[in-house]
Amino acid sequence: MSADSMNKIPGEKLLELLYWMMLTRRIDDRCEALFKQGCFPGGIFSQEGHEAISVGSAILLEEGDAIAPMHRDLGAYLVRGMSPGRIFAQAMGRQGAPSGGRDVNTHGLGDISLRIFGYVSHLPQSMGIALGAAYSFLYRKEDRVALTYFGDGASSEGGCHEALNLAAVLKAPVVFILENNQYAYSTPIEKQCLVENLSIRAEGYGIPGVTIDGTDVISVMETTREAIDRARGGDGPTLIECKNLRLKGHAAHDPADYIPPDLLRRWKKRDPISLFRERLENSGLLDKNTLAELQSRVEAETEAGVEWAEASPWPEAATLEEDVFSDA
Ligand SMILES: Cc1ncc(C[n+]2csc(CCOP(=O)(O)OP(=O)(O)O)c2C)c(N)n1
Ligand SMILES: [Mg+2]
Repeated sequence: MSADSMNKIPGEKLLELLYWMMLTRRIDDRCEALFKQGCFPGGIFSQEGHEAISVGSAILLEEGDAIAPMHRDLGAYLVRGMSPGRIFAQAMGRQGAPSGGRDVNTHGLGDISLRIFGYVSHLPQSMGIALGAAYSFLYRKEDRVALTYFGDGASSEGGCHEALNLAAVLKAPVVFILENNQYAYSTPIEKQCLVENLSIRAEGYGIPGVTIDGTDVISVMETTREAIDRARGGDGPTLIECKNLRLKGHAAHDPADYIPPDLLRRWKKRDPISLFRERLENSGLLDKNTLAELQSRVEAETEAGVEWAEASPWPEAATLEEDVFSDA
């Protein structure tokens, strides 16, 4: 992160970035504890190490823009306005959840009124949905963009390449954010792909591709800003590869003992939240009192969310067949 690029952003905005990242981390930690206490019927995907990517990009969106997130984008959900209570309710399978308790995972965690498309489990398929939204914006001549996120594992699947190619040809206003956390579950990146930077694949589709440090929230923000401007300006999609490491297991059940301890140690030193906090402290933008205020705000909002979700009733059995589709 260059000092220059940070200086261009108002101090208040920088603190807002820190707040969203801290809230994401706190909810993630709380989810892990609740999962281990047996409060979640489903699983829960760790967000640790991804906060700068989801927050630094989604923070730039306007009201009418849309996102198609993946399972490590809790930060983007929060920034887009999904309340912590509804997120906990989703994991608990309660009525107050976006899925009304029909799904206990990040799959289905969407809300069209917030312009968040529920995540498609099959990984890159959310990219096609974002492209569809972006093309509809273009077709209707609306000044709106779509942002979509996918992992290194998803980038090896066919749907990813179809979406990138069609978006390029249509010059659709979509930004593709590749979260290269070096693992697809337990498969390390070198076992699924031989290129150093996955962003070079953009060249094959005739669109810009860039690789950045996914632990640097300012770099994510500034790079995404350029890509969004480009999309709004009618110049089509951009592929942004954000490199990081998933700092915990794939999901809360996974101890991730397949990750070499040395690799983990090195990347833990690049925890996106600690890095940004130190940067703000060194620039005189964050003092002890402000940090303590942020911490207690995050704590209070998280706990209020847990309480709200716990108070939300279970779905009524009589509604079982509502909102589901079958052509049988
Ligand atoms: C087609 C398909 N295969 C396998 C899975 C199971 N699965 C869910 S997430 C995941 C790992 C995906 O890795 P990546 O795209 O790198 O994202 P990450 O979890 O690392 O953020 C796998 C294998 C799935 N959901 N869909
Ligand atoms: Mg991955």
